[in-house]
Amino acid sequence: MSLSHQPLMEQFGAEVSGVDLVAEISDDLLDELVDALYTHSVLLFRGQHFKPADYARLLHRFGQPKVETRKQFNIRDFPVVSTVGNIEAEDGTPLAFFNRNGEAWHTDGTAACHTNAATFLHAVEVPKQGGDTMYCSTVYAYETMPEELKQKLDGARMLCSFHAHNDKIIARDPDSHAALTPEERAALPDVWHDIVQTHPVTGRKSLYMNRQPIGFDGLEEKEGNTILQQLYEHATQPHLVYRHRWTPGDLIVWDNLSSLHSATDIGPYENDRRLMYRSLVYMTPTTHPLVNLDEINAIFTDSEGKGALVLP
Ligand SMILES: O=C(O)CCC(=O)C(=O)O
Ligand SMILES: [Fe+2]
Repeated sequence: MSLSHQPLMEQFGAEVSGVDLVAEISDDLLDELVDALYTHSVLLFRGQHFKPADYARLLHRFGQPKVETRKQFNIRDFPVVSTVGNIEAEDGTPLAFFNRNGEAWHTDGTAACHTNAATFLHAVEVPKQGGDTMYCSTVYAYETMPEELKQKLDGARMLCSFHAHNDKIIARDPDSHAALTPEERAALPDVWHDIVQTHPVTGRKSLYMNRQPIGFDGLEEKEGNTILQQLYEHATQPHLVYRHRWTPGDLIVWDNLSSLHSATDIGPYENDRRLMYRSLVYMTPTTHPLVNLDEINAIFTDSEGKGALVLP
């Protein structure tokens, strides 16, 4: 079988049609999907109406899913499926992780001890306006970078901290989610990553960037931060961006080693409902050793091993 797809952008992205990912998928189809993901970096599928069980099954086909650290938003019985959005229970308890300041270009998982992560984002409820997600290619960004900058970044590393990012979100919006316990914090140590990565499958070079590295190796701190800022601007020029307007049933899967993404302004839908299922899956091979993910996942799974969130 050969997948049918249409490009989303000239540089990257494909809309794949004619597949049902809610049903069990064959090994051949999985191989084609993984190949398409690495070729195009961002894949869009429409008309996939997942229950959490179907979603979890699909994730496990691709690799090892991560149990999200904001664990009150991990769905009961399927803790590898987390929620993003703004829906609330009747008493006002948030039923999805809502990052009110989530508008910044980023790569998911840079603060974890693994690379080669794919994110799965699925629209369950979509507001009448807004809630779009934007994407661009970090392979294209690398390829179109000045040669001397490529040389400067050769071997340069950044020290990424999950807490630098997460603590800031909590400080800005203390009700957004619970602060991590000391044990949970310790499970997420800071980690060094090369700023230029060579994809373990495609062999293509790309930019792997973090918004607030807490250190650099091979670059002075000021220079490193200035270069990263320039690279974000270079990668996210408006004509290089795909902006997705969601419809319920859409699934977008993206390769974090070769793309950046950003949420958009929440203003247009503050009084409306948005609910997405969101998961991160570590695929093999990886350019960084896959260590102790089982242990990390156990720490972020509730005491019964079941996930916390019950959706109405
Ligand atoms: O909510 C969105 O549009 C994107 C959120 C995001 O960054 C993610 O799911 O990783
Ligand atoms: Fe993200």
